[in-house]
Amino acid sequence: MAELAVDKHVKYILAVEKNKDSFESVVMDHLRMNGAYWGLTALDLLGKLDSVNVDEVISWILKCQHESGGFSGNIGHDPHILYTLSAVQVLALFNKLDVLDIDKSIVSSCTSCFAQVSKLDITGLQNEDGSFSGDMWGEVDTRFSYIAICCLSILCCLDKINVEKAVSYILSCKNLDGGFGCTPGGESHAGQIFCCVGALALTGSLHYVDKDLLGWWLCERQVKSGGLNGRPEKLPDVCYSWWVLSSLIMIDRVHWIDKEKLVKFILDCQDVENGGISDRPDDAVDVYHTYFGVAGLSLLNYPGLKAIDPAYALPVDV
Ligand code: GRG
Repeated sequence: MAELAVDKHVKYILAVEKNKDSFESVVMDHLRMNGAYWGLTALDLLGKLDSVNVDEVISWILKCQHESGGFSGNIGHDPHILYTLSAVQVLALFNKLDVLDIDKSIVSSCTSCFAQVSKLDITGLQNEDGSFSGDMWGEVDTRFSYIAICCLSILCCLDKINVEKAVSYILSCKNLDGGFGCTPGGESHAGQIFCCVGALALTGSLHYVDKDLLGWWLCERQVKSGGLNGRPEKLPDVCYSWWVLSSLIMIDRVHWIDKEKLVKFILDCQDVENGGISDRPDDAVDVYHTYFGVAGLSLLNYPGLKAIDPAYALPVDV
């Protein structure tokens, strides 16, 4: 079996960031905050976070913060809860969450260490039924429930939202097959399952999940090649090594898949010459799949990688 090409992947991630005119950088311009989270967390798992200039990253992140408190995907773009979580996660990676307190004029009533939480505008995005909108335009999705809960949990401010209603909304998105969708009645999808199970784990509500039923649906995602797909009859994709595996770990059913075959599938998706990991063997690599490939290997206890937390999607030591 091939080995993880650690040095090549580190080089690849750093090069994507440096080469701002590359196709990948240009098409990712509006979601650079997500890219920063994927690339930097991958570097940390690989033990190479010290290859980046922390001050540069933090100063750029702060330039992406808006008056509402939320963060945008890059300077000059609109704020969204998706990028707000990535910003908070990157600040957490560098142990710099305290910068959220600097030079802010509105002091919230939060008495914990991170007083600016209300400025992140997350609490204001909770709707009457407990769901969350992603931004001022109102789209609702269980991704946003997870993001709100994860962000507030990192900032020790879960008490700023109605957790009971948030949990009850997530449970209203549970399907007969044991999985979860974007909104009530939405098709079960591994990405949404991660969000719902993660949010339930972070709020101490996993007892609402039928673990055997959901575990069955999730382990059925493994196909012949060893890779995992996101729903029935779909192609395998390295990113589901994160969405499916983290969910299986949270519900304690990870022993229901063939871990060795999955490790081999992820390693087969590497570009061993130029670094990076793709969705499937021989496809073009990108930072998203590189991160979720490395994160999946970390969940599989691949030697030499830092351990990652399946609910927070951050290295355990963070
Ligand atoms: C901090 C890890 C972390 C996540 C933040 C944004 C988010 C919360 C979660 C996204 C969950 C999600 C919906 C993941 C799925 C992404 C994906 C590969 C979608 C592709 O969907 P299709 O329909 O692909 O194009 P399939 O594989 O179904 O054919």
